[in-house]
Amino acid sequence: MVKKCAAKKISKKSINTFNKSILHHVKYTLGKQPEQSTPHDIFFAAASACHDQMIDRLLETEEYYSSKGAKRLYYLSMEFLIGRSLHNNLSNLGLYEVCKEAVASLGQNMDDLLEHEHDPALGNGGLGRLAACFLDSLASLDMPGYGYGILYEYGLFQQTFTNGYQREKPDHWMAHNSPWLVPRLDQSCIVPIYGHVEHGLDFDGGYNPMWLDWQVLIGVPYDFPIVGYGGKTVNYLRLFAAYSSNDFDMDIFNEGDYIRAVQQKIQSETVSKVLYPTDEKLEGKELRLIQEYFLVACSIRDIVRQHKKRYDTMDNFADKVALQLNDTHPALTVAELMRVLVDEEGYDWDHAWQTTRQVCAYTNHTLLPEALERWPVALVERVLPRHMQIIYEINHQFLQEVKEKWPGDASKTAVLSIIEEGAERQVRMANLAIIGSHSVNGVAAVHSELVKTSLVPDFYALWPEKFNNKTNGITQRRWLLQSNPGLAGLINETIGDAWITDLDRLRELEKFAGDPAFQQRFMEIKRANKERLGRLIYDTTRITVSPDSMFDVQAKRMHEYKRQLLNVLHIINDYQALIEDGQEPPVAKTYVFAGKAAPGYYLAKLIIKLINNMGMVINNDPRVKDLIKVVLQPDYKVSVAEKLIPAAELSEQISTAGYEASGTGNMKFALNGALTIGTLDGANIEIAEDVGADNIYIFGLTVDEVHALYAAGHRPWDLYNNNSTIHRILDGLNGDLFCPTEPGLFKPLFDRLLKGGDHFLLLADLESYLVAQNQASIDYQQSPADWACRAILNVARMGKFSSDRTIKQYAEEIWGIERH
Ligand code: 26Q
Repeated sequence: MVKKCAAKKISKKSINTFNKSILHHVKYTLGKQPEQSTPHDIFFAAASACHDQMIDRLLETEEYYSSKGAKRLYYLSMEFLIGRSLHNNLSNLGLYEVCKEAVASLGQNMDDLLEHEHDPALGNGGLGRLAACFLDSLASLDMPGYGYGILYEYGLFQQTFTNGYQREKPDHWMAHNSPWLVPRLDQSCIVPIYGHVEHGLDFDGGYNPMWLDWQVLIGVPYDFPIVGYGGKTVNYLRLFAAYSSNDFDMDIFNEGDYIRAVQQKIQSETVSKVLYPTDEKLEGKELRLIQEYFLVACSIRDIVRQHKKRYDTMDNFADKVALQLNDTHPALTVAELMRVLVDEEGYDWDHAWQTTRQVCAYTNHTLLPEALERWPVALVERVLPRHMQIIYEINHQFLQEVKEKWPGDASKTAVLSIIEEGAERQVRMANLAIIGSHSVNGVAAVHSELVKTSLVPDFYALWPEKFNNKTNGITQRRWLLQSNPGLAGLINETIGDAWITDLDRLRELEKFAGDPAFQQRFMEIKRANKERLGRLIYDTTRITVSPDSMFDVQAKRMHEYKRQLLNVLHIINDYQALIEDGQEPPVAKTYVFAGKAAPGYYLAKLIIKLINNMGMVINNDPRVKDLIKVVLQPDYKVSVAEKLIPAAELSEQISTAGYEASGTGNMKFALNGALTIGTLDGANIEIAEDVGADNIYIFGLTVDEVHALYAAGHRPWDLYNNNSTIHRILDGLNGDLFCPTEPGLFKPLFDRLLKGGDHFLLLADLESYLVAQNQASIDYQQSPADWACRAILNVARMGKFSSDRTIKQYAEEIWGIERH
């Protein structure tokens, strides 16, 4: 039985009203006559019209929460990778078709219009995008949850290629004046920094430290309204911009040092200037520490101010507020909240500590040792002298507890202490976050286990009840409804649209997986998505790809542990088999890569150059006869992902087992009907459980096998010497096959795999990867219908991976917030 969903009626009246609102904004927001307006103006006016409606609901939502005395969740994150908003906001408000008709009446095509919105990149990758999916789910579940972050003037750099090398260009997204941001100048706050602490006494003779001679930053909040599906709830993302304070700099002015005063002003304003472009690696720069503190200080002030305005007391703070720390980046929250409660609100230490711990919860996103944040004590002391004192006190009291649990065991205090001793003493941010929180969670089942057993086993022994798992999720509103309208439409026609707010309902598609008519339509939609991607690829790279070939996609940040190079080694093998052995691959394939490398990450950038060079060589080799195409799609970002993911047929999730905390791209691809080729890592394990072994290509070592191999000693030279396929592939990499004009260019990659010990075990997994790849190609070639059936089953079984499920678990098990 094919179900139809109730066609939403769009009245002429609503189109007219929207049209009028657009024209109103053209005139009164942009100051133009309609006939002077550019397509970008129409975009801006349409967004403003949409924004007006959101503001009404934002105010209503706030009143409603207040009337209910709702507990609120604040999600503190250095990154929110929200992507474009117009389509999303219109669709959640139920106004997409209305706006489409309204702009049509102004001679504009909706798809073209949407492209005029700058895609803000206020995040690096997974962690920032997760935060954005969570905001969509919180609002769609009618829960009082807010994002708190930084309004970077420059987002993640734009990526271009010159001669195949990555070039970074600044992303000055704020130059375009966002239609979404509401400045809240009246709620600006003052943030002290630097200075020193004097040990004073209060009137009763109690210890009263005074933080003196600080400089100040001003934090100005800008709100980005977040509308939930159905339009009932509008929450907000509050982003702080840093300004200098003219008032406080008067001292320097008065000293007559005008230039120094202006310099200081400029320095203050660099705090929110740019997003750090590194992920999974600590960048130990003073400016980054100040950014982290700026986020925390502005957020806590704002949250405390709001709370006191509502309740006139801090006594019930823990009943009404939950703070989630997105990784350790906002871990200073623990010290800042203690400072506010003790120094400003006059609570005794124990009471303040109890409140802090009840309120804070911490999410870990990585096990990579180089990503664990540590800051030199001397730096923290200089930038935040009062916080350093508080951290020492927290640590002192905590270590008493450790000594009671393990009397006389100095090794325990050494690993558990917030302070790492050594030549340069360091503050361990993860320890601070764990000690100051009531909950510590990982982001996929296997990762949460590894947090307990290998990252911080002694904390787990001390407080087993604190540790829990919250497997990541993605919002189906953006990652299916919006980005894949073809497939969303087919699903709606077939089983109705309840999946939009309840992804488990996709299960009802299972019974259509074997239906040839349904398969046919599914394949037509995939083909149309491949054609759409093909146009983007051509427009941005001038490479022509065929929608008849199989699209194999690896899109994510460039990292050694994510093993783009493993994918490359397989392509080299296919190419060599073709030109040296005359052996054609089972099916014509298009390999699409996308992802940025951190500007200072030499090997990741060399891999980018290698992929681009491979494209040049392979795509232009007549012997290949278009059986292999290699593309590196530039400037991967949310708006590119929205076109890339719906077109994929094979999704590459091939990290070394134990390194990818969860992955969320893996979920987006499967939801859009790609089959995964992947290792048993992160959320791949849970995806494999749900889609079933027949509907995924799993290869490679497991987490336990990886640990065993490290213990036994991995011997990459043996694989090179004893396996002729591996030998030939690596010689291809090391030789000049892909760098005829720059001989030896890729030798560092060869060296990393052999002389460097192949830390991420590419060679250990290579054979089983080649087998899995070959099997996928054969399956695809032999029976497109069967492939479609398995792809449909992937879509049908993605219910668990909705961020709605994730958020419900956080709300119930950690935050104690409710639906309203
Ligand atoms: C830290 C200090 C200084 C400068 C930068 C950083 C920094 C910035 C970003 C460190 C890490 C990040 C980002 C990490 C990240 O995106 N992790 C990913 O999080 C996803 C959501 O949970 C997971 O799915 C991925 O597996 C994980 O890699």
